[in-house]
Amino acid sequence: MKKKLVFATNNRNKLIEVQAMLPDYELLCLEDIGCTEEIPETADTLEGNALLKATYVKDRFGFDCFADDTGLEVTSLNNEPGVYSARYAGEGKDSNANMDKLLTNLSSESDRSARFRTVIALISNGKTHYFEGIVNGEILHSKQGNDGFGYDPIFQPEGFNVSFAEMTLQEKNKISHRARAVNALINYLNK
Ligand code: ITT
Repeated sequence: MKKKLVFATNNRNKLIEVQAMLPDYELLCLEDIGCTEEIPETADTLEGNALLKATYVKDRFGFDCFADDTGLEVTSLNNEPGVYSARYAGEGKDSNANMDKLLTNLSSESDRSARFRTVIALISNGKTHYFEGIVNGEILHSKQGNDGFGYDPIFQPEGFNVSFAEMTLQEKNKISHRARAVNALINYLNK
């Protein structure tokens, strides 16, 4: 029988993507284990939030579990919005408002370097492990492209002349922060 492992997400696409890379495990999402409540993400670091989500599942449902959290870290803004990326312009989690606020705050800065960082916390056999994925790049002066989500239209990854929102999902997934963190997790689990 395959070992069961929970991925603390309700995003089925994320689940399918990661499941395909982990044939020896049966991955379950939050809905699969009957976890319908919103898990609080109140920590002030990506590591802290990922651990909060994984611990919540382990404590209440008893499953080994992993969870992720992602932030956009802008060098000249002291790595903001970082862990507050989703709510940068307010509780509405409005991507356009978040991008507008970032562009305004960067308008007088010459250093536009930034990075997306994903942290995964895994609780397995009573131990916690962290995995990280980073993609470096810069913040464009205006929004470009219609694909992707979040800050994709204003983020241009290093070595490319297009924003994340101008790439196909397959192109983005080859180099993205999330893909890199997931690959690190998979290497560990497949060891
Ligand atoms: P879940 O916790 O339910 O998965 P979330 O919106 O909090 O959803 P993340 O922790 O993955 O999602 O990311 C936090 C925010 O960072 C997200 O709302 C986006 O604004 C931004 N973000 C994350 N990954 C991104 C990506 O690949 N491209 C652009 N923006 C991204």
